[in-house]
Amino acid sequence: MGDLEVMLEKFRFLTSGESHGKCLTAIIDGLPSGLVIDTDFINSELKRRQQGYGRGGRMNIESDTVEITSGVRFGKTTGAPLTLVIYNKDFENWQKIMSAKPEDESDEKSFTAYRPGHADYAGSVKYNHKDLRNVLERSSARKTAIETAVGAVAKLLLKHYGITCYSNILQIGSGTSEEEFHAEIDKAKEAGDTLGGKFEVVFENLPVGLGSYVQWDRAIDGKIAQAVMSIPAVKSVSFGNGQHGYKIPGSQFHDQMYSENGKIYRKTNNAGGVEGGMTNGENLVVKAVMKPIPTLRTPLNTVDSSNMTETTAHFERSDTCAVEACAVVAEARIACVIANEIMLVNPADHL
Ligand code: EPS
Repeated sequence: MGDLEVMLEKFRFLTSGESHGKCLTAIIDGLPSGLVIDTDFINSELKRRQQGYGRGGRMNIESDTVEITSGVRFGKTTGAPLTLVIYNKDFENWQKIMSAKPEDESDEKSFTAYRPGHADYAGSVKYNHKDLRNVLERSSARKTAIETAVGAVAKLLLKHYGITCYSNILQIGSGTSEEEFHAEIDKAKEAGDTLGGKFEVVFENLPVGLGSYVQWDRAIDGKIAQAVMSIPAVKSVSFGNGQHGYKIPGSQFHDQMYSENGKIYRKTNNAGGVEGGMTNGENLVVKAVMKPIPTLRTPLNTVDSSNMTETTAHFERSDTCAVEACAVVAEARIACVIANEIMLVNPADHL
């Protein structure tokens, strides 16, 4: 085993940016040189994230497109850190409020009533903020736009190795078909309420043996679970039929193995493509549940941090349902984990 396999991160990235700040930025490190960067593909992924039934007013303002400011020359990576930028169109309306200059300080758009379900309470205690705007701006799911762009770059690397992915919405409220999803979302919107849902992400054509069983922090299912669980509003992540594993006997749960022409095959994929913390050559199937968006037009009971009196939560605008967007973000996050695993076992400096 080489040193690189012990290393946990080869393809790595950091992002920055606030929901109503000037821009969102990401720096990706560890990409090989010679990878063709298809900007149209990145932008089409950004568009997918913006779509979906039930999105709110912000998506009518933004038309997210990426600018590449380093690491790519003439359409190919150079091996240097790749920087991606998405400009927030809404910044135009927030320039003074989001200003870095001390002389621009004002109370405009500040708020002190915690929004239950959001990062407001714990974030304000942790970072000692009186104005909860300071918590909202970075905790907002707006940052998933730049994560989607990073994921699109990861997908381009995976495509080079023949790995592809897709996602499906499985349930929204009590709806299980597209028509029912729309009806459920319409109903929630009318009631000033919000809805969550369940989705799955599938990756195909993965090599056997990504991840490892030798240390807990090298298990690929653990890494993927972290990547998906940390998407804002995701509250549950499972693999294959894992969420039903408590009620299915072992004789029916485990994916028995058969052989044809010297090749192993299985008739089921309850493990979701992971055994012993490693990919097993079956499709990777990750399922997740997004909770309902916590910003409601019919606001929730809460406490105002300025005087500790009971009140109702702050509302500006919100999506009614963002499960379709969440599935696109989950694809991106998982693509980054798999790109990293590929780079660990196949540490190419150039393609
Ligand atoms: C989002 C942009 C945000 C929200 C949403 C996600 O824009 P704004 O706050 O200006 O309406 O629509 O974020 C949340 C509701 C949240 O709680 O994080 C986006 O680009 O996806």
